Formats: sequence, structure tokens, C-alpha cells
Amino acid sequence: MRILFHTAGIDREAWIDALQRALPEAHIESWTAGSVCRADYALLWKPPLALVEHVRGVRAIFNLGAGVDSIPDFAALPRTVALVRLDDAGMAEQMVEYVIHALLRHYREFDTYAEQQHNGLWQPRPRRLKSDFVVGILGAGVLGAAVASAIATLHFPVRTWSRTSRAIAAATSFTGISELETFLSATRVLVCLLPLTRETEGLLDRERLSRLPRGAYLINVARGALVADADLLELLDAGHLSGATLDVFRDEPLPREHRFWHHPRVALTPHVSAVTLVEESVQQIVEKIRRLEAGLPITGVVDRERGY
Ligand code: NDP
Ligand code: OXD
Repeated sequence: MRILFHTAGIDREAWIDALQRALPEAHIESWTAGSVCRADYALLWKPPLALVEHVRGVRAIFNLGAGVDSIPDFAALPRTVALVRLDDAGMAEQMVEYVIHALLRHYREFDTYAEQQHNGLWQPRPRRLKSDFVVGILGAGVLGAAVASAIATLHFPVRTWSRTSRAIAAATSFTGISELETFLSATRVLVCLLPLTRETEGLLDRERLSRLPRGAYLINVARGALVADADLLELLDAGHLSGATLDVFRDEPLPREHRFWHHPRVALTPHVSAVTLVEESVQQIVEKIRRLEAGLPITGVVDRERGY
């Protein structure tokens, strides 16, 4: 079996080592421009378009992340090539940690207390009611469902929004564009866990963000291009939104001159809310390769029409 492996340079040695241990019979190769592709499977993260065109003959492409927007022009791949995303593989636990941290930091006003400490102030603030902090999660898939369930155990009211109805215990499900406005209108903390597709790009623009109640808070851990940056900044400046925790950006690394860097109501991290874990991911991919080799179905195959 031949496997073509390409990441944008990240952890290359660790990946190759884990792959070779899990699939000792495999010949693992790298891409060189102009070479002939003889691979059966390709494992890719952020490949150049020329590489995607190079692997049109493989049986499956495994995306080394959950979001397949990392694969340019995947819709043009032949139908014989299955495009497979990572299902969780250790990311859900990290995402739960990150979102709960951001939610509690906001709800318990830790930034205000940090400022008070800085100014030598001993000033307890009135207790806030969880019932006033409805958490709305855009996306109820692998990660959105895990985050919704975890937040519900802390007794926050939770609602999710997805394309199709999703039954998650203790969360109310909203579906489709027709229910988006109602979903947003009572959401106090909005968590974005949608894939980036033709339909979701720019979804959170001025109009949609304005539907959130005054003082609402945004946590974006999905993709930067889901949000219109200028509209978000305008609503933060106007005080309609009380703040935002952002892990993802339209351009990464976030350009030095971007206003998010120094905005007093923005907390940001460099796309680390849920990183791809090498051992867990290799184990999942190898199991799927073995199933494909045995003619068995696998989970995580991307629907080209939906784009995720
Ligand atoms: P899934 O594909 O499992 O879930 C996607 C969810 O979004 C589903 O509930 C789906 O609805 C919903 N959805 C998609 N399109 C629409 C639409 N047009 N309208 C309404 N709902 C829609 O993805 P994951 O949960 O695994 O991951 C979500 C995203 O998180 C990834 O695509 C990636 O971009 C991002 N991510 C970010 C990371 C980071 O470190 N910052 C790490 C990992 C992922 P339905 O259930 O009906 O299909
Ligand atoms: C992913 C990511 O999509 O790391 O997995 O952003």
C-alpha cells in the first residue's frame, strides 16, 4: 500500500513515525511537483491546489483536521475519491475545555476582577443568573454536540442551530435559516462551531449579529470567514456586543495591524482551541483505511454538495 503524506510542514516526523508504526506494510511518500502519483491514499493538511490535482487517482483523501475548507477546490475531485474528515480524534475534549473557559470567564466576570486587582479594588459584583445566559451553539455536529452537552451539565440553558434537527439532551434544537432569527434573538452567548461552506461564509454579519440581545458575547472557534470582521468591530465599539473570544481568523496568522489585536473587548488565541492530535488521528485514519481495504463503510466521508 502506498500513502502520500503532506502537511504544511507541521509535526512531519511525528506523523510519519506514527503512521509507519500503525501501518508497517505501507510505503509512505511525499509529493514532489511533476512526479507521477502512485499512492492508494493521501493524508493532507492545507495542500496546494497542484497537489490536490496530483491525487485525483487515490481511493481516499484523509483531511488531517475536521474542517475540509483546508483542501482547495475539493468539489472538483472525481467521485471515485472519498474525502474524509477527522471525527473528533481528541478534538471534542479540547473544544469543550476552551469554550467552557471562555463562557465562565465571561459569565463570572473574571476580566473585570483582573482589572479590579490591577487597581487594588475589593469590589464584589452582584451574582448573575444562569437562566439569563442562554448559550446558543451554531453547529450541532461532532464538536457542537459535545460542547452543548458539556455546557448543559453546568445548568446553562442551551440551544443549538443546525441544518437538520439534532436531538441533544437538555438542548433545544433550531434548524435552518427560517429559525435563525428566533435562535439568535434569545442567545446571550453565541458559540460558533459551523464548517466554512458556500452557505456559511459571512453568515455572522451586521444584520445577524444585531439580532443578538444587547450585551451578548461571541465565541468563534470554527473559522474566521464565518464572521464579517468590520461588522463585529462596529457592534463591539457600539456596545451592542459586550465582547468576543476569537480563536480563528479570516487571515492566519492574524495580521499585526488588525484591530482585533488590541481591542479592549476581544480575547484572542492563535487557532489552538482544538488541535489535531497525531496518535489519535493516525489511529482513526488507519482503522478507516483497514475498513476500506476490507470493503466496509466508514464514517466522516464529506458530502460534496453540502461542503462538509
Ligand atoms: P460537523 O460536520 O460534525 O458539524 C457541522 C455542524 O454544522 C452540523 O450540525 C451541521 O448541521 C451544521 N451546519 C453546516 N452547515 C450548516 C448550515 N448551512 N446551516 C445550519 N447548520 C449547518 O463538524 P465538527 O463539529 O466536527 O466541526 C465544526 C467545525 O469546527 C469544522 O468544520 C472546523 O471548521 C472547526 N474546527 C475548528 C478547530 C479549531 O481549532 N479552531 C478544530 C476543529 C474544528 P447538520 O447536523 O444538520 O448536518
Ligand atoms: C480543524 C482545525 O479543522 O484544526 O481540525 O481547525
